[in-house]
Amino acid sequence: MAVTDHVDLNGFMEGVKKRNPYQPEFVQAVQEVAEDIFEFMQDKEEYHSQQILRRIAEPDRVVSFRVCWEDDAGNIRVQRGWRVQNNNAIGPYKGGIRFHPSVTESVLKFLAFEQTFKNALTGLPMGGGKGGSNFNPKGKSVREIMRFCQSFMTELYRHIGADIDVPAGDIGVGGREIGFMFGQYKRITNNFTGVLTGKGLEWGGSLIRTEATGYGAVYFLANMLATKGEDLTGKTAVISGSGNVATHAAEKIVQLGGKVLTLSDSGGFIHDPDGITQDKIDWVKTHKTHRRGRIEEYVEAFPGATFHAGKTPWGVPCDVALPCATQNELLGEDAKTLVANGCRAVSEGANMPTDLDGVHTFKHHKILYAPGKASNAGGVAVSGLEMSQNSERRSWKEEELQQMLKDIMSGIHNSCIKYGDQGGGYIDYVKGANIAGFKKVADAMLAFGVV
Ligand code: NDP
Ligand code: 2IT
Repeated sequence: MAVTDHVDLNGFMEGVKKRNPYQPEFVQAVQEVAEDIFEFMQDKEEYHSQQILRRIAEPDRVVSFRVCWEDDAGNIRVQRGWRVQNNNAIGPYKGGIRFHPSVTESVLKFLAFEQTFKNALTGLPMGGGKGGSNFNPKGKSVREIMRFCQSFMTELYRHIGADIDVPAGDIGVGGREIGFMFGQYKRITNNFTGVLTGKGLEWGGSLIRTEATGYGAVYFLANMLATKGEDLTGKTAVISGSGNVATHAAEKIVQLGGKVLTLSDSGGFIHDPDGITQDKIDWVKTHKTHRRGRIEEYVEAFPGATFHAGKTPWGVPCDVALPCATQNELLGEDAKTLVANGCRAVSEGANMPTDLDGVHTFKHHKILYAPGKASNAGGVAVSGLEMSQNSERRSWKEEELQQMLKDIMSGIHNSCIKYGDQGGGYIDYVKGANIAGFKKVADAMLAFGVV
């Protein structure tokens, strides 16, 4: 037998833990994938002997750098920036940039690892990467954010390129920040190229990129419900977060006839038993996204609602749930509560929002449960379409893009069924997504030999 630490799942995970001390999020993401891949690899010696999973779980490179900037009071601030280039077997590295004080190397490594499988699932030629900084945009002036973005790009520019690595947005990074970073990239390199996605429509952006992650997560949810002959009409939905993904998921739920009961932020959640209608969603978008307000102020604008400080919304009874804020925001106990209250489907808009206990709980109860790498892939999929439009130097129509997004989400759903159908009407979407994503990347890596 070849020299390998792929002896069994436990041995493999011991190695991952040893090589990545103090990186719990990364270890958690690898564990969730490895649980399924070890079973899949049982009779596939080549994947073992070529150490494919071991290689995917070791980023191609992690670039770490200092980001200095000057605040409005003239103080020099020093932040840390990273770009994790996990795997480019099937295309240029691709994945968002996150600005949040909780960002660490572990968080970005888990995100880049997940992104590798997610991007493979879209069917588009994109590898996996992620970047970011522990910079906290909250309470900063626009000029401070601009100076930070410029300083961040002054280092990042040398590591990226339209055919090398194409960053986009994530938590704390929206259209405004992409604009500041694109402007700096263009200034330094004198090169107008599709090096970032999520760009403004006037300068190379794609229609529906902003909406794509939230809409896609709801399309995936609708696909799952359809396997049971159901749709979203009249269904109650509990959603966490109140940023880009959460507000667009809420919007699509409402469009498809559902009733949204909750939204949240890091301060707590609001519960609106009358339903969060389109005009209320528009209020949240303006209030949270553009003015950087707090979700608790919703109850002043809409007095029928209540605010629950420091709490997550999973105790509110619902038919469907969409965690759309951040990692590990839905724990094992929350999963049990959701199931006990009759929740039938969970579609993750965020990346790894459910901890391993929660994942195991959903699987145990065989509810319709979509992991983020499948259900939130709509955003990066439209980023991939933005790259294609940039290469073609033209813009596609909104209807074309809407249809492509729907088709891509259905395609991912079909891939999950292909590898996750357990018989008896139960589809293990986690397993399906992990195996389908892994197989595509693994087969490309086999073709390249040991590089
Ligand atoms: P935004 O910055 O637009 O919104 C983030 C939301 O999550 C805010 O409501 C924020 O609350 C809340 N949040 C962030 N961190 C925490 C935390 N530690 N605890 C509680 N709440 C928190 O980000 P997005 O909507 O873009 O991203 C949300 C999730 O979706 C992330 O997991 C991201 O990786 C994932 N995702 C995003 C994609 C995209 O296209 N944007 C694509 C695929 C996945 P507060 O305002 O209080 O910070
Ligand atoms: O997690 C994600 O998929 C994103 N933040 C979007 C990445 C992208 O390149 O559009």
